Amino acid sequence: MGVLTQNMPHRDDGPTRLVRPVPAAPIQQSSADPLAVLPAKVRQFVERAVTLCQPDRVHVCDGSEAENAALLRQMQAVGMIEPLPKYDNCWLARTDPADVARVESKTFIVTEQKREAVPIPGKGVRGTLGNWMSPEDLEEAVADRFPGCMRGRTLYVVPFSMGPVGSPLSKIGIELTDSPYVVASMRIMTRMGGKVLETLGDGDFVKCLHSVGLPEPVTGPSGIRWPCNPAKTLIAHVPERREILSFGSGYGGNSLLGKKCFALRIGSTIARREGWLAEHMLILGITNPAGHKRYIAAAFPSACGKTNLAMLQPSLPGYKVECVGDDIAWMRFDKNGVLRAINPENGFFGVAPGTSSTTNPVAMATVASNTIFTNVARTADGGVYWEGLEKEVDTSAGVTDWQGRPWTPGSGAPSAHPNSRFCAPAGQCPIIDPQWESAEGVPISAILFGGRRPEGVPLVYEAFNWEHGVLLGAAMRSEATAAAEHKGKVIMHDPFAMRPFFGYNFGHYLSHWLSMEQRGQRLPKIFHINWFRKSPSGQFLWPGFGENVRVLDWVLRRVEGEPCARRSAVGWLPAEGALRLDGLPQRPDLEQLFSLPGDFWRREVEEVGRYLADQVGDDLPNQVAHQLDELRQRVAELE
Ligand code: GTP
Ligand code: SPV
Ligand code: MN
Repeated sequence: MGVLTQNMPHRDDGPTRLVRPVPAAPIQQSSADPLAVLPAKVRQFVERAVTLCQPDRVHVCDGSEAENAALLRQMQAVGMIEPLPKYDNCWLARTDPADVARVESKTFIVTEQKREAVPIPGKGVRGTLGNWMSPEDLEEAVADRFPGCMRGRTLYVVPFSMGPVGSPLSKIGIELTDSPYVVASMRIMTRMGGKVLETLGDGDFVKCLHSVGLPEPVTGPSGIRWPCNPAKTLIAHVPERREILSFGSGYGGNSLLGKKCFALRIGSTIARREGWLAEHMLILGITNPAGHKRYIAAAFPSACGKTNLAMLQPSLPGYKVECVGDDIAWMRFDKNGVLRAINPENGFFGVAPGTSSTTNPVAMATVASNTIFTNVARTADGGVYWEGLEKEVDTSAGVTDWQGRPWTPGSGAPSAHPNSRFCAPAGQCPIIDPQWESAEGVPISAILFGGRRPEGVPLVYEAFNWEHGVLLGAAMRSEATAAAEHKGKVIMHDPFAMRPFFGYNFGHYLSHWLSMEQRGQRLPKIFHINWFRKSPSGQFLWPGFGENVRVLDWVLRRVEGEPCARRSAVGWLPAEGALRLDGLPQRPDLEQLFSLPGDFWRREVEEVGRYLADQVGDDLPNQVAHQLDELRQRVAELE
């Protein structure tokens, strides 16, 4: 029985009458009964949440310009955001320093049986493929947190569509939140309000309940205007009832519930049942100099280059890249066995540091208007600043850091938080693909897996077949980044870039991926890439960014069936001279970029083997174990 779908004990005055129309409400709702516009099932959901959370007001969002402007003004008035007058309709939010990234340790999948949610780890091993909670424990956790949590606040009803409104591949959610920042961000990240309720009718939707976790008038632990409750933060998902309950954090993936919670965790469980894939992948279109266009999807862990690749400015003449999405792909085989992908999102929630006119001019153009920046630094003239903009932003008039303190270059501490982000409408991207809102999705020719691997892993290699490709995804590892609460540059396992986002047992997820081989007529080829290999002196061996088109060029030629590859122990590598290097100012050290050190690879295979045995155990499909055995035999020969 779900927390929000069970019969809540009704109070005497009835749930709707708790919704007092307050004259001072910052946003006026035209109807005396703000819930009158809601379909019956949505209304019931809202009423139960109102009974539980006891907000002072309820506001049903229509997604209009006027509504958004009023929300922004209201947040500005209380000091939650400030305008950035250097740009058009851009805003800066500073969060509580205790609420700056996703909190994986407090993120749970709730199922009757633990094994539905997570594999059973080996004896004495702590499972790291997600956290499970029982329905009973969830009831208790909710009872400990949500009752009365919205007192003094407004509960916003946010109807949203993941995917273009009305597309057969799209899904609808309703997020109830007490954070106006979440509302304004959801308006950018999803198709919000407008026709969503009409399209939903009496259909089913994903129920999302979010609270910053503190009634008014309390501010956050640090006293700034970012209410949150880190000690009680909980992000729970109930796949069976398609419910998400998020408490205590107002930041990113913890609170914009359409993104990781819905589109990946709940999404992956829906996808499994319906026979498709919900993945942490960018989608891009690439046209070669002959005018032939293909689409590629790529999974890299958080803060490892998806946004950058999705907006790549090719350095090779005649190539053109267009962006369909930068974070999430929903993909399914159509009736002809072609894998088709949609981007369920409507905006980019991108990493700010490192973004500049040299690395990603497209992103810089995208965020010049209608963008909410979070935890970046600010220049005296009302512009943004972060690490990576040293060469293009004049800081001489002064910079305020992400915590609102004066900052000077060379002070040691970063001006912007390493996980500071921009939230910008995808439609503003100057290279948005003409097909990005196509109802049937774009056909995917290649899938890339990759990560930050300073050592041992070549720039690019191709899987021998689908099953081997599934091993490449399962064996993904990457240096930890600031996108989550991990510390230091430790190399972590992040299978399919989904470790923080699986909605069900990773072993079953692998079986699901393997089963796709039967659905596809023209299966995409699978590759592994690594832009981050370093020389012994610690320099990146590959220039990256716009030059990554050289790798895509090779990938596309492989897709077309060109024999431009040589067999190696780990997969197909570019044949001698096949990787285009013409026009590069400096010839990269290909020997180091593509070397396969025997000791490294034997250690890698053992490490991956141990990980899969310890973490996935009996749920590991035989085919994956078999692929790993084959790899073990091949790398035994390496010098
Ligand atoms: P999430 O939004 O967290 O899922 O991350 P993402 O995968 O979209 O990450 P993003 O593209 O924002 O990349 C984050 C960091 O990777 C930035 O600091 C970039 O500068 C760096 N980066 C991206 N591409 C390259 C590259 O080709 N080479 C190098 N050296 N760094 C890169
Ligand atoms: C990620 O961490 O992969 C993100 C940012 O894309 S968040 O939405 O916060 O999860
Ligand atoms: Mn992401």
